[in-house]
Amino acid sequence: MKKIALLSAAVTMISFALIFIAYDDGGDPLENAFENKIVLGFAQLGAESEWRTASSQNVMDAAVKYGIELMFENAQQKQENQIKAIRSFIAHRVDVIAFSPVVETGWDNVLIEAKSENIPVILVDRKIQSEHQGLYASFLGSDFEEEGRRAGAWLVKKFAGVSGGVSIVELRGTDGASPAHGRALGFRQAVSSDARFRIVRSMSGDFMRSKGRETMAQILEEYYSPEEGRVIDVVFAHNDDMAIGAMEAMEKIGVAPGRDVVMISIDAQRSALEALRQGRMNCVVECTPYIGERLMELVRDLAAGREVPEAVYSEETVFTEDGDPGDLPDRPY
Ligand code: GZL
Repeated sequence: MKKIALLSAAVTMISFALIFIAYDDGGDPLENAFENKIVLGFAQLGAESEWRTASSQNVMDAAVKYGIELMFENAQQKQENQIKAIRSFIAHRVDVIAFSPVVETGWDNVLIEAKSENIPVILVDRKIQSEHQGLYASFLGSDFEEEGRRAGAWLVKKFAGVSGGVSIVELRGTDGASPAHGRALGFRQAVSSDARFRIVRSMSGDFMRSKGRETMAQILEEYYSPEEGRVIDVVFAHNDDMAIGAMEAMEKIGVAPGRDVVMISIDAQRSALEALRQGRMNCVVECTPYIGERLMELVRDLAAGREVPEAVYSEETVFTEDGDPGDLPDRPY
């Protein structure tokens, strides 16, 4: 009898140990071991840039670290696919829904549906515009207008004391997307008080390297003519991938980005920081994709019924030609 009692005690101890091991994902084992896994539905907008793929990977890695079950859908840049994914998360009765809205408008109906099912929603990376209040619990991401202001402020400093007009080409992100809207607004706020600065062309490259190259080639063909006195002094690109594409288009016709044309971009992914080291880029405003862990903390709070902040903004910086190349971070994306 004694042996059986000892054996059953040992089995109980081992089974508890196995529960801890199964749930030991770096989070609070006690909290994980005794709760059902939280299920997060994430509708990613696409894979348009290296920034975006880094953002997706960061969300996936964070879900594993926090022991959160992740249903992940990639909408390939289509709003209707994101809406379909959110509806499937509602049908699956996930605990929390998160998504990066590809554009700012058109979300009311599906978010009202999520609200009526009491499923909290987190906006990740990008914002929405709506007449309705209370369609989402929190926004987690960057201050795009501030990013635009930082780009413009650096440009004003760069041309301090320089007389004559400054012709600027703007490569916009996806039209209707909050980062494109905010960066354009912030940049104009920073430069509009100085009459020297003129945006002579503004076209969308959809945050994509290929479209940045095509759009810049088109602008160079239509506008750029040193013989006739039409030059481009500055390119302000809403993201690095479009800036890199624009550099390729300029170099194809013998124009040196970073020297003949001042290059300003936003994201600070590896390709842009490398261009800064090479003197092909002059100013890179950081926009971090690394918000996965903060997202999982918000998800945990919402799943537990705790209050969350209405907005959580990332801490970001600016890298410029004036800095020490040795100080530039080594980016895995
Ligand atoms: C910004 C993000 C933008 C990046 C681009 O938070 O939404 O989308 O700046 C990406 O690289 O395509």
